[in-house]
Amino acid sequence: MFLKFNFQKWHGLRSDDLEPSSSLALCREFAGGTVKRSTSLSLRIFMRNMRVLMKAPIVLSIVACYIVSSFTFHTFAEEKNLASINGTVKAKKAKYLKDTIVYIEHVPGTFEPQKERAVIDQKNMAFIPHVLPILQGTTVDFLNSDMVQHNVYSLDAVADNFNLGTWLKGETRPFTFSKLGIASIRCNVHVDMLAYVLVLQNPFFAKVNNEGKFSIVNVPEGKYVLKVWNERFKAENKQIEVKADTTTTREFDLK
Ligand SMILES: [Cu+2]
Repeated sequence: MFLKFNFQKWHGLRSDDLEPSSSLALCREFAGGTVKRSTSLSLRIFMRNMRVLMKAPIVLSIVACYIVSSFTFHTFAEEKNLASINGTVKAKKAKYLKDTIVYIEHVPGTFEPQKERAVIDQKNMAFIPHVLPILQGTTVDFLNSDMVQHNVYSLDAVADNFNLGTWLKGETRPFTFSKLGIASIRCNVHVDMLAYVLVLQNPFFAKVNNEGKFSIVNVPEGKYVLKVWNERFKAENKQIEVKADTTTTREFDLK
């Protein structure tokens, strides 16, 4: 009985796992005898241990799933706490909506510009894009992709009245916009070439689509002034209060 008890404990067997015939076989095995019944029992024990070992990856998978799902839920919950500002900008003609920017004038805090630089290309005798909204502190690479020489300059203090010079195809010259405001960019070789750089205090801005719709996402809670910039027309500023988990909607009329 003692032997049976320890054997059961060692292999985690229940008492019904050890039938009388098995006990006999076990005794024979310990006595140095080899019989078919003991082989059968050893196989069963081996299989049981293997089953336990095979369960380990399943348990690990369940733990991993739990960690991943809880992390996903946490991230989702965090995103859910941030609000959006949606809306539409209207103009007499749809073509006037092109390059219209909607932005929050000021959001408390400081915002680091992306390390990735913005680019204004000079291609087919035009600045591309025509309007570039950027976060204060962003560096813009001015690239010449035409076969002719282009120049880049600005008469605005926002751009430190810069003149980056005149250069050939394939060359790029950078400028870091550190002052808030709107800089008009020109080329002194081709007087029709014009671009605008909107240097903004925060990253909460959006360009409207062809229908004038815009969406600014992940906005922190607060009271703000929502503004619109358009090359030709103006629209009244909107006072907005952004609350968590909500979408604030505003419409603008360009006149
Ligand atoms: Cu030019």
